[in-house]
Amino acid sequence: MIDYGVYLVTDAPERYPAGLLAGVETALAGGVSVVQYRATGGTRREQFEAARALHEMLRVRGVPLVINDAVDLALAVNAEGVHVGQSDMPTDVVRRLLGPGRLLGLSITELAQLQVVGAEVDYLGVGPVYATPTKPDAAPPLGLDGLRAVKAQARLPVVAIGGINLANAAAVFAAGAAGVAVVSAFSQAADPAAVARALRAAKGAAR
Ligand code: TZP
Ligand code: MG
Repeated sequence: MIDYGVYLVTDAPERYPAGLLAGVETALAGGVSVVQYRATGGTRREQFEAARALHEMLRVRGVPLVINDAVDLALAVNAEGVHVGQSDMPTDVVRRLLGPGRLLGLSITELAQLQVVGAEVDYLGVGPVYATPTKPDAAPPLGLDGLRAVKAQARLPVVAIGGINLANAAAVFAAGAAGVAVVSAFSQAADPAAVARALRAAKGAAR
């Protein structure tokens, strides 16, 4: 069973005061349970090197690495999974490329998209729940009501994303999320380990 509880999505490397690897490492100490490498810039070689370094760091800790969008990169670094959105390759094609053993996540930005989720998908990334500057092209926010509506009909674990921080995580878990996916609340944190611990506590309190 995968623990989706505290799902760290990487920000641009320059957004981490001590660098991406060090920032993620500190967060891991507080109890991050999944890491997604989401590259928004850099060369393919830089992305490969970053993903490989992340995977080495995570493997010894038993934390799965999921790669955003890029199936080839996931295979190249032997990552545990891939996460795709509605504008990426169809999930049945991704699954065929990926093989049976790895995690496959799919972004859901509105309720209607639930109707066509294939059996090859392992979990749903649902959002944005709240407005966020981190993804300028994100769909309109679902709000907690939208998240609850998706959760009510979803047959897969729901990982909520978008504008989630220490102030609202408890409400997101209370709405039924199995996990919270967080970018800037980690990258901009003075103490990423404390953020991870607090998110973990918020999940515990909602059960
Ligand atoms: N997908 C929907 S919102 C988002 C992504 C990748 C960004 C979330 O970033 P933040 O900083 O946690 O709001
Ligand atoms: Mg995508």
